[in-house]
Amino acid sequence: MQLIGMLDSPYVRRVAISLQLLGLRFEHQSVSVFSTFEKFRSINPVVKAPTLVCDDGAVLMDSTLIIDYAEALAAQAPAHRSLMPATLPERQQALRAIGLALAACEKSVQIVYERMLRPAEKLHQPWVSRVTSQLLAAYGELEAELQRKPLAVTSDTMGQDGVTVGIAWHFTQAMLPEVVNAADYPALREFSARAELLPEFAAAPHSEKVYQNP
Ligand SMILES: N[C@@H](CCC(=O)N[C@@H](CS)C(=O)NCC(=O)O)C(=O)O
Repeated sequence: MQLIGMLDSPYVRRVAISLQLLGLRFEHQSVSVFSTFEKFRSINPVVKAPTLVCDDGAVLMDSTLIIDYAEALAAQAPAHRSLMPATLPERQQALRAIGLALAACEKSVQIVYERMLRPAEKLHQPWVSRVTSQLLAAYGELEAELQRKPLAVTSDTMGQDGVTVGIAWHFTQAMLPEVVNAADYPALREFSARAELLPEFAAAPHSEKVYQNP
């Protein structure tokens, strides 16, 4: 299967890391939704990153749905693991962290697009302020969650909550460090520093690089 999209997208990175942790092999095409729009459109007319081209040619999009497919695919192998906990209380906790991290990703991307794509004179400050307050709220809640219960941070134990929190925080810090002051979020900062050292994170760095199967 082929993962399409650039690793400077937190959603593409989320999928690349999840596929590795699930033990699934994939090829990666670093195609941009902006600078190579037409090439992306020839693969997926909707031009959404990440896109997954499955082995039978089916084209999937949206990181959460691609990961859902990947989990089901991995479950077909005799020895497999899931990135989602089985028990209800743990599942609820993981879903809460994932939801907060995805909201942080979405709000970060909205601010980046506002800066990158909208002419400065058309920037609507009340909208940027609203999105910024939502972004800070998401990281405030996540920081409290991590202070209460640290996330697992080894290749064998990391769950989808750890993957999504890791990619979200790293993306925001790479793109908007002056908006989200890392010093105010010590648990997130410490978690991210350790997560980025894992081989699955290091093999899919926030960059224009192409992921190589080890
Ligand atoms: N909810 C989606 C969000 C994906 C998303 O917004 N991707 C961006 C790249 S970071 C994209 O495709 N942007 C181009 C566009 O929306 O036109 C997911 O989880 O995959």
